[in-house]
Amino acid sequence: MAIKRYKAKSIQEAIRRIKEDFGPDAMILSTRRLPKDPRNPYGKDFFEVTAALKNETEYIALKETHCIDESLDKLGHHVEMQKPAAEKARRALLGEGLQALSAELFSIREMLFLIDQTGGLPEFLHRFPESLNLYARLVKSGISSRLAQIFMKRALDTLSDRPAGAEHITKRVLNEILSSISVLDPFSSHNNKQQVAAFIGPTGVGKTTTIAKLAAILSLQQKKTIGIISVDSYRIGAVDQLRTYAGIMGLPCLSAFSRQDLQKAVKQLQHKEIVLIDTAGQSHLDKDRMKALSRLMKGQPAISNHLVLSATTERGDMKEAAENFSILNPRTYVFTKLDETRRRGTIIDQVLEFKLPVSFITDGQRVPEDIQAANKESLLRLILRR
Ligand SMILES: Nc1nc2c(ncn2[C@@H]2O[C@H](COP(=O)(O)OP(=O)(O)OP(=O)(O)O)[C@@H](O)[C@H]2O)c(=O)[nH]1
Ligand SMILES: [Mg+2]
Repeated sequence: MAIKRYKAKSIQEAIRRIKEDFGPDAMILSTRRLPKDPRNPYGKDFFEVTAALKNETEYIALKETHCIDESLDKLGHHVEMQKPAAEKARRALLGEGLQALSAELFSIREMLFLIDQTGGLPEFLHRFPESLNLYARLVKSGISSRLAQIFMKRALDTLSDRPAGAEHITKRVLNEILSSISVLDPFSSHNNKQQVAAFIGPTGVGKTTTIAKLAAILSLQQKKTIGIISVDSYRIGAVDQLRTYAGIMGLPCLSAFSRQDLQKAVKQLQHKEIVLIDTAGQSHLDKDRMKALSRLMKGQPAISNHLVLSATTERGDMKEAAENFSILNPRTYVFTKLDETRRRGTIIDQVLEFKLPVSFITDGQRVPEDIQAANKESLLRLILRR
């Protein structure tokens, strides 16, 4: 096997020797700081760099990636069991996909190699080089590098410095992430209390569509009695959009333009098990409209608010929007449009920001198919799958 370890006073020196031996085809597999000799107090740290020829790297990278995928498979085992045909097709495609996969892994390694050159790799990668692929996968999924490092460090800090193996590390890190997410289905309550849920959030994130999906599933599949209220007086045609959905499902749909209207509408639907309230999309930067919505909804203790956010929103904007909507004390997050981005990990940053549970996720425009009650394992699989 053309894999070699180089010991040198600096990473740069080791890399220079590697290039001399292997030429331009050399690839760095790992770097590690070796502690100085305790018998020599004036000694300096050494670095160990492991390198290989490209085809060897391909083999190892594929093995590690496979290990992450297998751990993800095990996480959502019960979900996979429901889709044997999809699973078979995926495995069949795996053969075809291997080449694309290895090319992608090369780029990840090269990216990390570059970061290493500029002194940017986190310390735990020196101790556990086998965690490099997993760390790259987390960052690539959209989880911020700050948070990815926290998860990795929490999982690795309890390990001794011996090689732990990529599979063991992957399991620990995935468990770390899982324990930081919570989920809650606001409509699963078994008591007879009526549930009144309002969906709030920025413009165009999918509030009305999500309500249509929920109304269909709750009424047609779960046989609950449903009423719908629209308090969207802002956009022309907004009430009609919801009325059309409600009409197709044969559900009552009322509109309300003031606090009194809303109270009256809720009262009118008091015999329904679940009432879904659609609100107008708000730019969180428009403080006046935020205050107006807050005035409309405040003092309605029976209503729980659910903050709808699109997974396509840039992390900083998502955080700012959630901060501004926090005046309405949302009880859960609903994340939409997971089908429109590969960087779905932003969700994890947002979940940890306010420590709110996730109630639903949506991944398409189809009503009612493209919605799922949030489940920790499938959410994580969805985020980390490429
Ligand atoms: N790809 C994708 N599109 C979605 C999803 N959910 C909603 N949409 C689409 O997003 C667009 C806006 O959806 P709406 O439900 O009208 O959004 P809204 O939040 O009610 O918008 P406003 O009331 O104007 O604030 C529509 O074209 C929907 O079909 C989703 O999960 N994935
Ligand atoms: Mg709407």
